[in-house]
Amino acid sequence: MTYNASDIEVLEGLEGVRRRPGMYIGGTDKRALHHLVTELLDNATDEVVAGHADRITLILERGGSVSVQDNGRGIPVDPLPRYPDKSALEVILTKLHAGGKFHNKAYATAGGLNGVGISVVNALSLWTEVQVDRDGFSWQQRFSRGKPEGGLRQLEPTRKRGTKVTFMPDAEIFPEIRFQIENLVEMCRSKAYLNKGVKIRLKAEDTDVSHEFHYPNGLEDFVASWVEKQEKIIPEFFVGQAEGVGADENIRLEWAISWTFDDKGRQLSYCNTIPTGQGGTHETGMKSALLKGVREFAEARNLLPKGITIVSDDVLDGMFGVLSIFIPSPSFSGQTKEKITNTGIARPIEGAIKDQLDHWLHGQPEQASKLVETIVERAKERQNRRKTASSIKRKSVTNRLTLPGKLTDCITSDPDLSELFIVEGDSAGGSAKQARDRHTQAVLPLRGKILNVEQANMDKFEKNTEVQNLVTAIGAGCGKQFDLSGLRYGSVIIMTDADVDGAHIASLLLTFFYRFMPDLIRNGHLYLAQPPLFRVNSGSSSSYALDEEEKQKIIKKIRSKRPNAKIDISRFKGLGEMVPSQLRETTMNTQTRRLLKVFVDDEEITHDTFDRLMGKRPIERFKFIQEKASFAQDNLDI
Ligand code: 1YM
Repeated sequence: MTYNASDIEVLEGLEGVRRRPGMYIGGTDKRALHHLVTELLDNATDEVVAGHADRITLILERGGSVSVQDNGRGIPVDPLPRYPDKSALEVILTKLHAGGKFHNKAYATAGGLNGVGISVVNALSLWTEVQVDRDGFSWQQRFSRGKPEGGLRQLEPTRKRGTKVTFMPDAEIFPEIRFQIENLVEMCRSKAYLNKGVKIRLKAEDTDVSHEFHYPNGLEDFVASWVEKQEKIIPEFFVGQAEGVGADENIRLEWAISWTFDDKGRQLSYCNTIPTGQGGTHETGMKSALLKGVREFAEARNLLPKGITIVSDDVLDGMFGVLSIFIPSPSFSGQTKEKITNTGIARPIEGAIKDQLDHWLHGQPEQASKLVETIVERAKERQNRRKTASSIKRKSVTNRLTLPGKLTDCITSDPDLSELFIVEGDSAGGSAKQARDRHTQAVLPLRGKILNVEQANMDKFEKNTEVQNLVTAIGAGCGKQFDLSGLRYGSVIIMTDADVDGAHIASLLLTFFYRFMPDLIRNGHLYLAQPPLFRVNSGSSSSYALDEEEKQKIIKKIRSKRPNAKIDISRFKGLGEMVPSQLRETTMNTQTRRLLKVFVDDEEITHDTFDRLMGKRPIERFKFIQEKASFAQDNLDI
């Protein structure tokens, strides 16, 4: 399409963006900060998808700035009739909604920003530099907090084409400016998978990190990388795409699925390349297509024994799949805008996938039978398990006394007021019992290290007493049966020693909660207690320090007031070493303690981290530790 500078539409200044960044990028936290990069990456990706570019380079620069470059047409630089003294580039960078008619984006991206992204990035940056190669020259313009610093400068002649945007986020807006390479890697990787053929390079100047992402087979490559080490039920992937689906919604979709013997599957979905971690109507459509297709095939081939019914979970357990849809006007909802709620799309998506699934299954009946038989097996196992579970439930109703003996419960039964402290060992349990507020704080001591749920099978897991105690005390069930309405404590607090053993126990517990009660985390009920490592005494005053850094700060403060003061430092080896009043004051008392709330920042990265660090493959663990070792130097406690 030829661009016509006179086509620019409604324009608005950027003051509003700086005043209310939340409206445009959903906040000013780490997630929002990374969103700035997404915006530029989206712009560059659009240029690739439109067929004008084939390469994107993202550089995390030494001083903390980020640059994104593509080899597309270059942002237009000629003046606009409506603003004769301004270039199109300046208008695009300094006005909101400068997308206009000529920026013919068929699909709204990034929560509906629709091409205004680049001006939002500019508004929220201390400085931005744009370099465009276009119309035979290099051009450059710099901006400061969204305002031009001088006009567009014409530099040397060039035959190249492309756009490079470099920006430094503004510390007035973002409380913490530190890009995480893992997040950027994940971002680039999924963009490359979702737009097959795109080549994306990522470099971090101050480390040796350098990646090149290029997936000619798109989603299929994505799923293949997950199941590489898994035992697959059949080697074939169910891969497909459909276009122009639906009556009034012009839907395009793509998917790739592989079924494995694993008992945990993994499904991701995207809408207009934005991750939809909370699912929505597009996922509903896909799941229902898979269930119906498998059920019909099982019936047609007589694979279903009497009394057995396949449900969605039987198909989804062990299933690794990605669904990517494109729709013109997505409605993102939910707290984190990760859910799609367009109502008209479930049916057409279901139809498109079901047609191709039927074709795929019947086209290779032997393989398909193998797959469906395994799914039927899962249904059988599940129905058997339910029988056992309901008999246990009946037993416990007659017993009435269902709470674990080790639990020291609190007086109140109001979950909004109550807290459960999970501690390691009976000795710490004893101190915690004495230090607690008996009205609102319950204590559950666990014996030694709990089972690593990443490595244990379901059977071993269900029989483990420590795990059972934990589940019963919390009261909301676990796994697929988890139900937040049963929660007995509004805050579940992991309280372990401030040493390596304590950290190990905490990570085992985190793994457990992440895998079996993720909603406890998502809804903000899980915390880590912060017991101090040191006590610093000087004269009659004593303070506590969480770590070495804090200890040094306290010492410095004392020295600045009294250079010759005698300072006495003691190190706590464990919670059990503290007297109850110390434990109360530093770690348990709601008025004086510090707590860390556990939350999942990026589901994808978290999943991978747990899988690598706690999973069954020692090699992966070793590689992970090697990769991260340089960050850990100061904290090793051997
Ligand atoms: C690193 C970020 O923004 N590249 C980019 C942006 C545009 C174009 C090319 C472009 C689009 C069109 C015509 C068109 C943009 N253009 C506009 C606007 N990389 C990056 N590359 N010519 C060039 O869509 O018709 C906004 S962004 F508004 F001019 F269309």
